[in-house]
Amino acid sequence: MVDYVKIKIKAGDGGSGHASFSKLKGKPYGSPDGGDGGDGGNAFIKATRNLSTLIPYRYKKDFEAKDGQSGGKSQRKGAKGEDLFLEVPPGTLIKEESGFTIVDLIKHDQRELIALGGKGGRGNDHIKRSSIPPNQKISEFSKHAEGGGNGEEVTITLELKLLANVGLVGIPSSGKSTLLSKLTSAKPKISAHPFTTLEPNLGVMYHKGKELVLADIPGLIEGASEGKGLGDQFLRHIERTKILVHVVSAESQNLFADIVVIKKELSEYSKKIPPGNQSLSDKPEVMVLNKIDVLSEDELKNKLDQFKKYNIKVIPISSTIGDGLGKLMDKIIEVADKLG
Ligand SMILES: Nc1nc2c(ncn2[C@@H]2O[C@H](COP(=O)(O)OP(=O)(O)OP(=O)(O)O)[C@@H](O)[C@H]2O)c(=O)[nH]1
Ligand SMILES: [Mg+2]
Repeated sequence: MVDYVKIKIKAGDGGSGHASFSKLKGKPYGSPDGGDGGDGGNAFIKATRNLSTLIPYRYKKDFEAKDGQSGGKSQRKGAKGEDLFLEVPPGTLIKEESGFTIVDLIKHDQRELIALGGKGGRGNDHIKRSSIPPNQKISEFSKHAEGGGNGEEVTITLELKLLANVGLVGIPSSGKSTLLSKLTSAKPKISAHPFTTLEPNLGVMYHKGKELVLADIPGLIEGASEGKGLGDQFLRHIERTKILVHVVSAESQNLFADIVVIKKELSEYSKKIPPGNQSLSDKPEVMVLNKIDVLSEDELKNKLDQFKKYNIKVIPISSTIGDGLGKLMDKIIEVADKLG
């Protein structure tokens, strides 16, 4: 998934004004009648729900709005250059090269002017006689028309943050993608190897008349917030989720160490989030013990007792067999409802 691209956008230049004179019998010059140049096209970025990735910007990175056309004889005004509309998925942040956020395009059809087209140059018809320097002849001065202004040129980055309601987090191979595939119709890659998920997967969960978007991100390891493993780039995808589902594997030799790793990475990453945004650690979390099918009844009881001891509420599930998934969905909806 392309979730970060740098592109260059140039608005159209203004068309040149025209210098011409109406013909008057017996006179070298009639009155000036050159038309104005058209304004250059503006460049906008617009969110559309028809897109869900930034893939259209993977190869093409330079974009230009159309230039305005030159003015013509007999006061003919040049046509305005066509505006450019670049489309991005909702949830795209547009940033300046400095990192400053220009706008956050959240809603379908929301648009932002990114680069202003150059003004069309005035034709000699519009260059006022009063502005003629006293030592210049009218005929000489009027021969001139203005050139068009340059269109603005900007380099920006587009950064896509998924707009998911629920984020699945956990160490590699805990079964996040398997769980996503069971709760939604998403078909993420699943395998016993860690780091199977390389890019976030999205799916929609329908339950009790509700609809929630779930995001499964690559597994996190110690140091992920600093860029280890698949790095912190994916943590930003869950910045906007309302709820986290923390998936731990019953196969793990050290379950609680796994939990601590994830909690620590969420909290470390949160220090990088600008003030005013909710920290990942403060999001309501639903803890899930996955792969209970590999446990005997006694082992399961023993694990659940440990959760109790640490005062952690947990929902035991098996993504493979389907145990506990109904309860988990109920819980997710309950938490979502509470948040309103
Ligand atoms: N026995 C059992 N195996 C499971 C269960 N859920 C997932 N697995 C297996 O665990 C392995 C890892 O599953 P994934 O869903 O790819 O795990 P992940 O957390 O998405 O892994 P990464 O993308 O690498 O972070 C696969 O071999 C799955 O078949 C479960 O409930 N029971
Ligand atoms: Mg996965």
